[in-house]
Amino acid sequence: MKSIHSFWNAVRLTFFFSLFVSVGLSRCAHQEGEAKPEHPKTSFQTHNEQNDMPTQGVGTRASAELLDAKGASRGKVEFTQTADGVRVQARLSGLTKNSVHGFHVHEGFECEAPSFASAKGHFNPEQKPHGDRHGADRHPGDMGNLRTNSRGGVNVDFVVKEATLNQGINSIMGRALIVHAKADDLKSQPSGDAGDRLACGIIKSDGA
Ligand SMILES: [Cu+2]
Ligand SMILES: [Zn+2]
Repeated sequence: MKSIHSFWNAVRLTFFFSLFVSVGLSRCAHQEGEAKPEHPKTSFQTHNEQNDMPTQGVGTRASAELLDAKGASRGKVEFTQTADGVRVQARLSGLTKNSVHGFHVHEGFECEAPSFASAKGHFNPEQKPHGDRHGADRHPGDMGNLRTNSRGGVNVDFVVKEATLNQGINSIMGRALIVHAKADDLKSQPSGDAGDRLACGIIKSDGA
């Protein structure tokens, strides 16, 4: 009887030992499995870099260099996404002294000199009438007029609502920015009767 008893004890021991080992092994396997999810994250970031996507959200930046019909630079306009809209900082030079020029984002993605007709009409994603920068009914890229100083320069800083540098129907990213030869009367349709297109620049992302 004693030997049979110890036999079954040995069987029990072997059973529990193998159970212990297999649990231990599966734990190791599980820990290896937990380390793996880093892979998809890494490849996702790489994917974003390859697509050259700008960082979305507040703080996103873009800029446009305005070139005239002869290809000469008339200055630079910087755009920064804020919680209230897009901050626009325009520093231009070489314009007529004490003059007024319509200033808009157009819907096209190209600036082909000398006419800049490739910039197409005003950016108007919601089929609204043309208007003032402060008006209720307006295009997201209606920025009113730029007024030059006694040296023919412009240095302004304002926020334009509705426009965005982020994705969405009101995104101005990649579109053509136009300075006109004449003043925008802020009411004529469809574009304020601002005359010829003096200079054009594509709004390009400065994001990493
Ligand atoms: Cu325009
Ligand atoms: Zn307009």
